[in-house]
Amino acid sequence: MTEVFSFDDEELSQQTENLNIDDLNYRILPDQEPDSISSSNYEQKDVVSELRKPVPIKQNRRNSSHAIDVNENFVSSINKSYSSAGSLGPYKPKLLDFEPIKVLGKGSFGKVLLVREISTGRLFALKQLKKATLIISDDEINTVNYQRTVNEKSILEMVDHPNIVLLYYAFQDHNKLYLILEYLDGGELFHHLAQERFMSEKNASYYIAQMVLALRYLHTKLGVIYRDLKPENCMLNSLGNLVLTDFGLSKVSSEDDPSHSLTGTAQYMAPEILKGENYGFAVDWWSLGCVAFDLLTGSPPFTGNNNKKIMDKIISSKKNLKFPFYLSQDAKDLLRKLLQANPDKRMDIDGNFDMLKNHRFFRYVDWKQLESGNQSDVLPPILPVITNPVLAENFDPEFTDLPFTPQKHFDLASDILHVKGFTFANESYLEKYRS
Ligand code: ISQ
Repeated sequence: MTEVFSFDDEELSQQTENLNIDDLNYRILPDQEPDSISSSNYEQKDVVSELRKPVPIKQNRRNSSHAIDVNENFVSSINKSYSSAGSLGPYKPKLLDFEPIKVLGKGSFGKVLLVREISTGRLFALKQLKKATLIISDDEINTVNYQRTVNEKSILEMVDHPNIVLLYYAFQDHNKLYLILEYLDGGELFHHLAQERFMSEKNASYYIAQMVLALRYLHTKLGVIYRDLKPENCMLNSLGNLVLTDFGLSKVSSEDDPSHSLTGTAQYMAPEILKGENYGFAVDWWSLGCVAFDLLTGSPPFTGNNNKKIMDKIISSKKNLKFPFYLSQDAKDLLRKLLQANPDKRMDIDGNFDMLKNHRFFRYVDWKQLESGNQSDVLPPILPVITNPVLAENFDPEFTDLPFTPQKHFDLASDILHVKGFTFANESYLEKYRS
């Protein structure tokens, strides 16, 4: 059986080594403190609006660190970046504050799990990144991955936009970095296309408009180039609104650093990146063109059976851009303007937003409504089916069916945690105990 459950023995024993009984006393039986939000919220109806609110800081929690010091330069710099009292507030959770529920996905840099904050019952996505993948040797840091990781945290900390994933907490232990993110229970946007293959132009314009808002916010408010717009990073919240995730490749634009190297999916990348030229915000408008093409036709504009072929097609895109017969003139016009190889000639959505908003392709989009930030009043084209958020029904069973191996210390079946001879219960157990 594959072992995917990440709270492995080694990790737990390392954590429990450093556990302070005071950190856990709100869970001790029978003298526990009633939490304002009980575990019954776990079967909540209102998880979305709850998730959009900032997590209340728990005054009764000690703010002690559980980080294990490792004398390596890179770890100490990560430690600084992942320290407790950042802009996310003084409350510093740790791994044991979260109960894992399901695996939502796996990437080259680690796993994303659905977890439940034990004290409040709230659901989050836990993205974990192995520090080991950041090390090449003792004193050499894998700078690409390191940059990715630190970028992701520092950029997400600055973000406050309805179409960009919220970061609640960031913390670490001796071998992993953890990001506690908003749980987007609608799953990937493209997951909902599986049967139809592609989307009507009217429906697609809704999601493309939300991508535009998120990208413009990053460009104009934060000076960040997203660089990684691709289908996997376009997720839906439970209301069906689009939310961008994954900031591993994003970059704060800088005049001083015009040369860039990065890894990513070539299919959605602008020719200037692939050619190793200087680039700017316009790369995101190219990627938007690729994702829009994919939504409208079922595949990206430049395909091939290996990366070299794809890259060659992108670089000579002028002769390779072909549209299927069923696309409207409006859609083709917009795509041509976005998939313009010369970034100076590409549609400048940052500089001339009105030109995009007034494009006929977006004639059904209520921009005012979307820009108002109150997207809960709009009825999106797809309403994700969510019978219970813990079931993660909109995620690939390839991941969600992965079995959890019961752990020695953390017995999910009994909801009891054994640490150094003491017994602690999680909230669902306490509920049973109380009644
Ligand atoms: C939020 N919810 C579900 C899955 C996710 C994957 C990556 C980042 C955030 C997520």
